[in-house]
Amino acid sequence: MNNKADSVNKEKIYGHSDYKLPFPLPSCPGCGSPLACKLVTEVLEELGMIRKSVVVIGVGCAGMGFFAGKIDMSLCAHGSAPSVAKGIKEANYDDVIVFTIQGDGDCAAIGAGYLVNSAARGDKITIFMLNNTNYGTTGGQMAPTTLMGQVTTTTPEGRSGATHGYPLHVPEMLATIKGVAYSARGALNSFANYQRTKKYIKSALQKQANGTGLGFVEILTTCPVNWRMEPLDAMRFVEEKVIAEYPLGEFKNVDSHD
Ligand SMILES: Cc1ncc(C[n+]2csc(CCOP(=O)(O)OP(=O)(O)O)c2C)c(N)n1
Ligand code: SF4
Repeated sequence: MNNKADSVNKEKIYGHSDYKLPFPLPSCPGCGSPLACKLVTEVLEELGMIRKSVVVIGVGCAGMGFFAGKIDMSLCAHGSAPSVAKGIKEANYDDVIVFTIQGDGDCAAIGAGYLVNSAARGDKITIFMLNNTNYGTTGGQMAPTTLMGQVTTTTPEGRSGATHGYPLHVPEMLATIKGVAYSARGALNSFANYQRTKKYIKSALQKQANGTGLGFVEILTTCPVNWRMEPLDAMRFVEEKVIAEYPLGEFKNVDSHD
């Protein structure tokens, strides 16, 4: 492919956002989290929602992509993002789009109670959980989402079911809760998956705009530094190992709770 055609293609795939600031992010090279934040930003722009959106950023690497964004934001105590988002939503009635960006540890371990009760209440917010199968920020400890046999700093011999328990499938679990209107899992390891995930993000945000209930999207991301891999190998690891444990797709998509 010639250079001109190549750059036209890249433009189509990745686009340019008016809401991303051109300064370097604090993330490690090859980290998947900023890509997820960029994709959410892209969707908000396409839906015309970005100027009335507030992002609630959990504790960890996951939300760092938004630090370079021109979007209203709130930080919060570890795990509490769904409750803080609910508070912002209530205070602004229906005029605001509120969503969280959380790591898998923040959302499904430390914040599991907040998450489940937000789902049970049917909070009209959107939750994006970035699953990189570990606690990235603090050096790569085991999270509930760590794969069987995966080596982390707290599972040096690999995760074993008998000792450490089994991987948690969050969107499947949330799909069983009545207050949840939408639940899906996407990945960013290929163009096709990127586009599919974009649709999931759109659908989850639309449930909030329609006032239906909680929208949840898990996004599989890479953490090359803690996985001790080159960025491209990390992408292959998602394709071959992570998706094998965490299948992609929609698990719930309803327009009412009846
Ligand atoms: C109550 C509390 N416990 C633990 C910590 C330390 N801590 C900060 S970030 C983090 C891990 C976050 O991991 P995850 O949510 O998976 O996000 P990632 O960094 O991988 O994106 C932990 C344990 C903290 N700040 N507060
Ligand atoms: S530690 Fe992992 S999740 Fe955190 S910025 Fe680095 S690559 Fe990304």
